[in-house]
Amino acid sequence: MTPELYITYKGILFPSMRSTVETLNYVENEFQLLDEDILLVTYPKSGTVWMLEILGLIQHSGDPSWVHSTVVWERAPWINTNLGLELALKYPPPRLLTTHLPFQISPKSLLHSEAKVIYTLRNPKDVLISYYHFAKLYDGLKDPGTVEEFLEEFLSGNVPIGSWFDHVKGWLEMKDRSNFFFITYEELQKDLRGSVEKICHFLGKEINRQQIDAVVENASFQKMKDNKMSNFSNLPDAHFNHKEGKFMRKGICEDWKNHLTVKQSKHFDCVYQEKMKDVNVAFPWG
Ligand code: PPS
Repeated sequence: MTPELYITYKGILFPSMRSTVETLNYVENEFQLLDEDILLVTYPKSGTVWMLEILGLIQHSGDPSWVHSTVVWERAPWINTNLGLELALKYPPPRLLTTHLPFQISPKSLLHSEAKVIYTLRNPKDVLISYYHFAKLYDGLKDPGTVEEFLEEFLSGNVPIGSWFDHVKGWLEMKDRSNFFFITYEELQKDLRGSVEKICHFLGKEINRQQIDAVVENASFQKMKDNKMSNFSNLPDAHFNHKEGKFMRKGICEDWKNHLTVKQSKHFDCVYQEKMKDVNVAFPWG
């Protein structure tokens, strides 16, 4: 019998190859975020690895040695995975940590900690398309079927990490806290330098102009595509089908226009408007 590809924790799906219920329960209830930690939170395919490259470069004042020598999942453990939790528990503070966890099952210790939280979000139509392509290549995810089929699963939240809408609404509840900062993938695309400056300000990190230049240069799509420590080419073929595609796929905004029909896009808009009607935040995708 083939093992189930997903487990469910409090109603949310997770790839069973990477996470167990015990890990998720520990992370929610026992894991201690420390005041010095930086926690990057994202819904999958929203610019996680891009932001981690930016943060790693900022921490090292633009020097790319660390991001070029240490693989991204060791630089910033994904605490919702078994391996990530193990690493996070070993690392001394200040730690750079990552999670895709929805707010309601994120570490309870967050509420009493000064850890700095950076939430990065992206146009959900682009998330959908990026997720769709990734699911075709990554062994932890179910074959997504057609775009039409995956669209329905995505809109109903029947995908690992659950509903994009709930994720965004949940995390944005933190938006008025001084240790919470959010930024969009689209803003990074439009003004990477200005975004880096804002992130430095939030982190209280002072770096000079040349160092900011180095962060911007080394966090470009092309540089990251060539960085074996960030482009996932280190993942064994058994886990990622490198022959069929790349993790660093296109790295653009509005690729959804090349994949969704007018009808699918309108359907998406209807669901979006209904689910997001109470959210008073202006997003670049309108
Ligand atoms: S994951 O698997 O959830 O961690 O994926 P995540 O890192 O969140 O998202 C992957 C998408 O981010 C794009 N990406 C970038 N875009 C622009 N510039 C840079 N530097 C960059 N780095 C990563 C990556 O290409 C994926 O998007 P798509 O649309 O699939 O290309």
